[in-house]
Amino acid sequence: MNEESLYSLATKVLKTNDLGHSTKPAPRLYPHQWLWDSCFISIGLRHLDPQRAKSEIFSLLRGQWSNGMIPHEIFEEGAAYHAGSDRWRSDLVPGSPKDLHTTCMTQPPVIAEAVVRVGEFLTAKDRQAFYAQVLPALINYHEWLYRERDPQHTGLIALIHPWESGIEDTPYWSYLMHDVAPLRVKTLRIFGTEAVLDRWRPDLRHASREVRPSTTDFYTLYRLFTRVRAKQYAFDRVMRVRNIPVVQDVLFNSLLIRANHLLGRIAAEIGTTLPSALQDAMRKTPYAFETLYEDGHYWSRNYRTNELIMAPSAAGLLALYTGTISQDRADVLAKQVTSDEFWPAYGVASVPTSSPYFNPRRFWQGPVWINLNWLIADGLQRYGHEKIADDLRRQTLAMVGRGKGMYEYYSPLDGSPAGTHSFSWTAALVIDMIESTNST
Ligand code: 9WN
Repeated sequence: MNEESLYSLATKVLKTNDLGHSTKPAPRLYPHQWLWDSCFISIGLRHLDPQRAKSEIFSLLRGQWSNGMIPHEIFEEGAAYHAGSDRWRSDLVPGSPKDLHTTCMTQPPVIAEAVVRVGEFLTAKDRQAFYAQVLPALINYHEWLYRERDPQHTGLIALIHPWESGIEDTPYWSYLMHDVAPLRVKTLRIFGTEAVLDRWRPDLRHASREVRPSTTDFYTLYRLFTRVRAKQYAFDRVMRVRNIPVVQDVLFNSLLIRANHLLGRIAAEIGTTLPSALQDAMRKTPYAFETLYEDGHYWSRNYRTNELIMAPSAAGLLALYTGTISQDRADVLAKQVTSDEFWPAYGVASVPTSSPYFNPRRFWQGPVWINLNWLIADGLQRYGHEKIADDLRRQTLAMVGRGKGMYEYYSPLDGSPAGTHSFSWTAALVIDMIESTNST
């Protein structure tokens, strides 16, 4: 598929998934609004219609809780989804919005990046007005992250459910999930008969079993969710329950470091400063982040035991995106990006091929994801690895073009598409990558 057709297909997918005020990630499997999806979507939409890109962000802010949390999903009335609003019951939790149903936890903080990227496509006057409108909400969100998720002032944010990481089936989460699986899952696992649970999996109507999360992981995600809900999603109460993993997630904190930096930029452009307590908290994060480094890689940390979870995945490569790690360490990571393990035929594999968890077409366990490629390319470029960044973007576009649809993810071995089709962030970031490769 040539670039022009790819661009117009991507545009069509975004139109099809447009809900008016926001964009759903995919037509059927994901019918609501998701936090980091909408951020990536707005980065694509800015090329088509900057005002619509702005509204994608305003739409996210509708869901903000009075304590500052921006939830990971805002539910659309009546749309069927495997973990819908009736499971969450945000209406029973103090501080949730009155007129909307949302989830009660968050997702990676890409919103400051989205705001800045959309701002680049506005006139100076419009940009400043936009920044002034969204900055208080962004400050509240970052304050909530530090207040609620870093009560010990470690400098790193801890997550209470794999869904908050956005990459829930990545090996370090799967590793922790293994031990806390519900009893019936553990029993079925012993006999190798987990497949009997498949018929209760509504997601399998939209994508095949082989490419979706394993049944074991899936039911553990649900069970963990029930445990967190029983504690009203409150960090201090969750911490009292031993069988809920709590993780200082490397991807989340990488994105936070960059978001903090961009928050400062947004404030400076409109001639204001961030609250000093927030600045103090933010300053610590890049230093604390370095404690995640060992043996040439950045890892997530088990917050309960203080141990690094040394199960490799592309999440550790996101350290490149922070902009705060040293050039030496960035060079080490850039080498890993181009290694056969992370770039066997198509880069970047979400899990290296040498990992026992590697599965080229299974959800977050090996496939190439377009949002991770976008973030990694952005980081590589900041560290002077423009050539690798450019190769990665061009190869990503060629791979998506060959798949003839905007798929959720792709095999790093042969580039074949997997997951659901008409996936919005693939479409949006394809548009952005076409624009950026054409401007270099
Ligand atoms: C749960 C929407 C979301 C993405 C996540 C991805 C997947 C949801 C699910 O889909 O998660 O949040 O139903 O599996 O893991 O990154 O935001 O595209």
